[in-house]
Formats: sequence, C-alpha cells, structure tokens
Amino acid sequence: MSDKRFNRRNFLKIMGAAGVATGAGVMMPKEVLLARAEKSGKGRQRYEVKPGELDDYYGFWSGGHSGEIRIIGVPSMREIKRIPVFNWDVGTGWGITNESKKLLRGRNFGDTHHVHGSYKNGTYDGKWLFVNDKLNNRVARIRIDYMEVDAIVDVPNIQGAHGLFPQRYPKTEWVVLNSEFQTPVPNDASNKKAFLNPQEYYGMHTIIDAERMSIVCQVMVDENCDLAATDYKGKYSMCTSYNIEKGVTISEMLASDYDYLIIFHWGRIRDALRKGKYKRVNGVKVIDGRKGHSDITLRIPVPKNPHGVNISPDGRYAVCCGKVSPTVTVVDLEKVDLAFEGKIKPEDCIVAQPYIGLGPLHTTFDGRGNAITSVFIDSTNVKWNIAKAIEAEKKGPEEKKKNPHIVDVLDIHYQVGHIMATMAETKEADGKWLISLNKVSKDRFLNAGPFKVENDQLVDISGEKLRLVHDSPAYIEPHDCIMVRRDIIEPKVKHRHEMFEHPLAVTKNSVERKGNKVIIRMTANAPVFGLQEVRVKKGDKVTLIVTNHDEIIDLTNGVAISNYNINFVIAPFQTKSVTFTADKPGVFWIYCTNFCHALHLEMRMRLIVEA
Ligand code: K7E
Ligand code: CA
Repeated sequence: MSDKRFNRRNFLKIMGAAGVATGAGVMMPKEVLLARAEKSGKGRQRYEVKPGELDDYYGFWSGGHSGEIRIIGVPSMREIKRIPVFNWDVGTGWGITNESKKLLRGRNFGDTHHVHGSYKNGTYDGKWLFVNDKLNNRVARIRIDYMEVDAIVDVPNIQGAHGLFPQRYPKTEWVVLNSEFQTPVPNDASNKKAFLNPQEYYGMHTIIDAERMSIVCQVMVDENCDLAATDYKGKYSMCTSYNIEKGVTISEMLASDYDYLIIFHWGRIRDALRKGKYKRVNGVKVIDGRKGHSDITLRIPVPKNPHGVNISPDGRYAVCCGKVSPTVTVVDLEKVDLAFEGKIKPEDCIVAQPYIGLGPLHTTFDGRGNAITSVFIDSTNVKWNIAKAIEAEKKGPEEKKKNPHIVDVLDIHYQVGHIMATMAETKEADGKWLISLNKVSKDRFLNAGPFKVENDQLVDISGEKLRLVHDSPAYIEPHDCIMVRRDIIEPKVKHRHEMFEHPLAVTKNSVERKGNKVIIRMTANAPVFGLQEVRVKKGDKVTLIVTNHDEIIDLTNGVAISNYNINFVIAPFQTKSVTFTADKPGVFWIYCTNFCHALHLEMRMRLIVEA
C-alpha cells in the first residue's frame, strides 16, 4: 500500500502534529507482526457454493449512502436481493407507490450504516432488522417474513443518527440510537446564545420502542455519541464518543488525549421516566445525562477519538477501538456494576489496553476467546486473544511489550472499516467466516473508471490463522453487516404475502368515480390484468390499486404506465397502489414490466385519458 492519503508515514505526521502519543512502548511495525503469521494451522472450510446449493448464512449488509440493505449469501458472497429502505427503487416501486410514500414521507435518500437483528435471550429471533439513517435521522424496521420495511420512525433533536443497537436480553424491546453530531437542543435558532456557541451543543442517546417504533426517551450528554452497543443482561447500553472536546474542527476534536466510552444505566433511566425527571423537547422526553448532573451515565476514559465498541459473546467485555490510538481498550462489564455503585473509579473498569496496529476501528469475535480487529491505516485484520491481553496487562509493561496476545495478522486490500464474523454479535458466535469490509479496492477488480467500488473480503477463521479466500466487489458503500445462521432466518421467510393484510386488497375489478376522483381496483393474474381499458378525464385524480392473484411462487407482476413515470412490481398476493393526476390526454399503455408468462408482452391494457 502506498496511497498518499492513507499511508503510515502520513498518518504518523498528522498524529505528531496533533501531539498524539502513538503507544511507542508497545508499538511493533506491521511487517514484524506479519512475519509472525506462519502458513500452518489455517482454516480449511469449503467456500464454493455449487449450482443448486444454498448458502449457510444470510448476510445483511447496510448500503451506506445508497440508503438500502442488501442480502448476501455467505460464504458464496452472491448478492441475493436488495431491500429498498430510505432510497428510490423502481424495481420494487419503493418511493413511488402510496404504501412506500406513506413511510418515506417525501425523503427518498438515506445513509444506512448499522443493520442489526432483533434478539431473544442473546441471539437472533428472526423477527426484525433495524437500520439507521444518518442523513435524515430515522430508524427503519424491516420485517424478516417479507424482507420489507414496515415502519420508519423520525428522531427529532439529533443529527448524524449513527450507532444503533437492539436490546439483546431478555428480548428486543428497546433499540438505542446515537447522534454523532452535537447540536443545540432544541435546534431551531430560538436560543441565540446556544445557536452560535458549540459549547452548548449536545449529543443524544435515543431509546426507541421496537414494537411501537416510537421514541421512549433521549438521554442528553455533552459528548457526541458515535458507535453503539448493548450488553447481554439488559442492564446497559453504551456509546463511544470521540468529541468530548465539543470541537467543531478536526484539531479541536483531537485536543484531548482521551475521550469516553459512556455507559447508560437502564434501571436508572426507567426510574427517571417513572419519577418524571425529564423535560419535553419537540414532544420527546429528554433526560439529563450530563457529567455532574446525573447518575445515569458512567464515563470511562478511552484513548483517543475511539470508534467501535463491541461486546464479547460471553457478555463479559466491551472492546473499544482506539482509532487514533493504536490500542484497543477492554472494559470489564462486571466492574461497571461496581463503578455505578461508586465502589471503584470508572477507569478501574479497564482490564487491558493491548497494542493492535495503526487505526483500529471495529472488533468482532470467534466465540473461542479471540477477538479480530479491523485496522484501517495498516490495512490488516488482527486476531488477538482477550485472556492473554488481560494477563499481560497484569504482568506489567515488560510482558506487554512482547505482544503475547497477537495470534495472527492478515493483510487485506485495502483500508478496512467494519469487520464482522458469523453470528459474532450473539452468544452463539461460531467462528466460521469473517467479512472484512474494505473501503478501498484500488487494483483488485477490472478498472471501471475513477470511481472504484469497495472490496468485501471473505476470510476463513475456522483455524488458528486467518485465511483470505474471496474478493467481492461491493457497490457504494456497505459500512457494516451481520451474518445470521440460515436455520434462524429461513423458516421465518414467506413465499407469498397474506392477501388481506393489505386493507385495500382487490378481489373484484371495478372503476369508481367520485367527482374528479377515480379509483381503479384491479387484479393481475399472468398474463392478464383484470381490466382491459379504463377511461378517465384529463385532470382526474386517479388511484390505481392492484393485487397480484397468482399463487405460484416467484410469479411477480409489474405495473408501468407509459409516459406517466409510474413503475412498480407486486409479488404473489401483494397489493400496491399509486395515486396520480391524469394530466396528459391520449392513449397510454399500462404494461407488465416483470417477465411473468410466455404471453408476458401481451399483458397490457389501455388507460384512455379524454381531453
Ligand atoms: Cu465505522 Cu458508520 Cu460503523 Cu462506517 S462507521 S466504518
Ligand atoms: Ca477527541
């Protein structure tokens, strides 16, 4: 790697200028670490999925600023489907039909980073997915039986809706959402002083009711709230913060040698809600969680501008990646109990701070006591042993210098962001496969122009050593993913919609007129639409409701209206509707867009708009 923007020398220069100590005592050049990686003991899993075979895992990928979620089969890395969430998607009609417009409310772009499943007893229950929208500050819920969005909640009082994590135990009743950008509260320019003074900008840890998709409350803090995690006991949620300085420029945000892992005490939050200890801002209950104002929050100092926080599958440790510090900070959650009771200091919850490499961002787990951390600047995946890191910390600096915790280092291509192992965010982490979500692909694929796709690399982690097995191009820009065992998801996923779940499901074809409003109710059953022609008048407000009556699996129909910019599909037994003004007179063919039958091309009808 010799990229000008990302190389080590450049990074060290920036850090030096910012006065950052880069862990000199324990630091090892990447080459030394790599030399340790012998060739033996590597995983030997088969990753080829032959024609007709199915994958072992459902991968759910966020789509970044494409605003969607993708379903990818693992280990084949075949993209199976895209779920439109905050984006336009003509292929499914998302953003065009009345059903999707009702959820999107006029905002058809998004920025999805963190997709997570709903939980029961520390593992996935196969019911829902949740994903954030960093752009327009929303959370969407996807029902797994249809793999479709069924609710979107707008979150006021925040910007940069970023880290998201569902409650893991006993089941997902709450979902937490962090705001990465601090803002005035309320942010409406009403308070002139706060408006212009960054010291009066705040971060929010928002709690969302998973069932109702409404906001339970927000905990306000001085710091920004970046990545999120929940514990395995239903007691705590947390956020990393990289801007305890309340800076508005890079150098201001790098001024302090440490920032925080902030832990939120759910019992005390419930107490505050019960006792009415909150104020309402834009209709939301806002609890004061600022340092010195509250016993709801605990701040553990972490060097420096930390990023990811991930919980080990045994529920014991929170691992914070140092980003600007070449270390990770391991926090013992059992000690957090004591710190909340005031029996020990917050910093005494830290049980290890091992050296990892330059730019550690996110950590995942193999379920066998090892963690694997993504290292951005070094372009590596570093496998390390948690127990050995804690042991070395106890023994002191001489032992630490030997880096006994490092198990293996894998060169990746290039600049890794998130990293995720199969089932790693559950107590059932199985240590089979790992995905390195690399931000930069450079030379790994045929050159397709200056804009390069990302590179998702598949790594076999079943052995002691990490084995890179596959490069997979990813369109802009997956940040994070989860990989869920097939037996958890597959039995829950339906082949057809429940027809009458949609209140407007059509069983009889009809055209109804009320003044200038026309409602067309129509069935689709390949290769015919239930109506052959519909006559309306120019200026009529037309609502077209279509139900697909084909019960055959995979028999999707499309509905497109020529020159009217209307285009959507309906799966078996599904109903969709669209309302538009018939503003152009003439004959317009309505046709099926989704190949459905040998006579698919004949599946069309006329919309006649009279002058
Ligand atoms: Cu690290 Cu938005 Cu999860 Cu991207 S965040 S990498
Ligand atoms: Ca900072």
